[in-house]
Amino acid sequence: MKSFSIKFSLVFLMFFQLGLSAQEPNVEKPAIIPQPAEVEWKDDFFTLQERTVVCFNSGAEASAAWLQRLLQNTYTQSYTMRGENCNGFNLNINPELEETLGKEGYNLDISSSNVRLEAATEAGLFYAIQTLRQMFPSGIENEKVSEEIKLSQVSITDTPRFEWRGSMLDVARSFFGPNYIKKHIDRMALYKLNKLHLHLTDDQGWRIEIKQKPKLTELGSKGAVKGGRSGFLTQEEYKDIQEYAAARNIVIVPEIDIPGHIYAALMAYPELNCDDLSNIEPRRATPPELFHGYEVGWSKFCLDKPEIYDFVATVLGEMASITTGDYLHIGGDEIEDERYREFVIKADSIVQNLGKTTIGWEEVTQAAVDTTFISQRWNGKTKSVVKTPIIESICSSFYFDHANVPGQEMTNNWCQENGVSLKDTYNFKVTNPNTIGVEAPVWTEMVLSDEAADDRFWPRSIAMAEVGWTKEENKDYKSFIERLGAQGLRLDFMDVNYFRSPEVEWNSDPKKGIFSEFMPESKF
Ligand code: TNX
Repeated sequence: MKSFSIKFSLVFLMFFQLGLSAQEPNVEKPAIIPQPAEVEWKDDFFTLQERTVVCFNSGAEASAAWLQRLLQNTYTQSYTMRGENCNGFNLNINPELEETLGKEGYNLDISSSNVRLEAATEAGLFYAIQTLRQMFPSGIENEKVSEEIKLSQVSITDTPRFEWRGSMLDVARSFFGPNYIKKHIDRMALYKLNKLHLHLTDDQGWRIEIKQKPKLTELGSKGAVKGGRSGFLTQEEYKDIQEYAAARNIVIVPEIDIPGHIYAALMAYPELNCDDLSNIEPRRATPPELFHGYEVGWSKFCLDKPEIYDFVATVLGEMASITTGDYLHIGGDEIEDERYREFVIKADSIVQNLGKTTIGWEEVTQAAVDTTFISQRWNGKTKSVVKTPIIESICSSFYFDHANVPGQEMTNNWCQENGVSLKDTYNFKVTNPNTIGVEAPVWTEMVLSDEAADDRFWPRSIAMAEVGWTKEENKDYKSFIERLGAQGLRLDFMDVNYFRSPEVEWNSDPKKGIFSEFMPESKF
């Protein structure tokens, strides 16, 4: 009996090893980011055939189109058809799964002959496809892959930890137009980020068309920080970006920063100032001059004038009418005024009457705002008088205008002298039970080109994506760094000018990207 079992296990072992050595060189276990909730790898593979069927059930049409797009960059010819179970790719929406998978979760099962993706919603299927995408060779990101594709068999069940996984781009200090914003949306989608906050207005520039207040863009959009770009989004462009984002499960969150950070509006509509200009203190600029500096906290509406509320209602009204998402962000940062609290309460009620949820920087919680108000925490210093839902953007982990490594040129360091490292971002621990998620801003006083913006966002936004998606017990910095390194080539193919964090062993070849030359950064 004993010798039988030894022989048996020897034969089994040989067989097993043969199997492995025949397959191993082809495929490594894919590096998925963010780390899914449950993953069970199997030893065998699914081989992509020259012809493939993608079948989908009712409601999964858009997902089928996404999957087909992914397969287009392989050698396979794929056909989509309605159906539940075909050999090949199956996309299934099943609303009953919402109970276990929520709105954004999914199951992904790969067997020898089938790749099954299921979710309660299109958002969940979209994320199943993003996970699958990371299992394909990086080349599919911008070229046709002709070598045989084998996917590891696996069973994944995945749900996000937080509903809010955001990225913020300041288009006010230095303008970034539709092309860059859409590129950013594409990259966010790959890492399952779902909110894009656009900081649309500030002292240096007003970046969104408001039809009833045309001078905001005729005059107010002309400025920028020294060396930065000016410009604005028309409402058509804004809506187009919003639709592009929605197709990728991303909600645009527009911010109109009031009652401070408002000089661009004050120069366009001088009647929003006090008659003696006491609301501009110190006087960094005087209407009709533009402001090109970096200082903050010196401009505000004349809060004694009732007319400013007509202005606020008009602007927020138009923003609400072109915004499909649930949120309007009213800023509210870095200003002191006796009437600040009164202003915040009034602005909140204007937003609520427009049917939207109000968001503001943490200072707003000095006022007794409604408990539906969402507070965005950035320095943690505010003495709040209310408990509200919180978005965590604490600067020591999430301010990506800060240096990637100590001393990096053209970066801030006021929050943390050494900047914000990949590890600072990754190791952020959510402790407040009111937290609905995380968001990382890139302020652009010193970010003057697309390449520089890429360098600040990436790869730290990938670390933040894992903080937002992956449950604490499944997070591991060492594993993250390894998986991140393995994604270098994919980022190259996607033309991301990411910062090559020295702690990561990058599998990288910048020549794979479309622009292989790095633009030198301009200095101010
Ligand atoms: C603080 S944090 C700001 C921005 C600046 C940024 C620069 C916050 C709500 N406001 O106005 O651009 O610091 O790091």
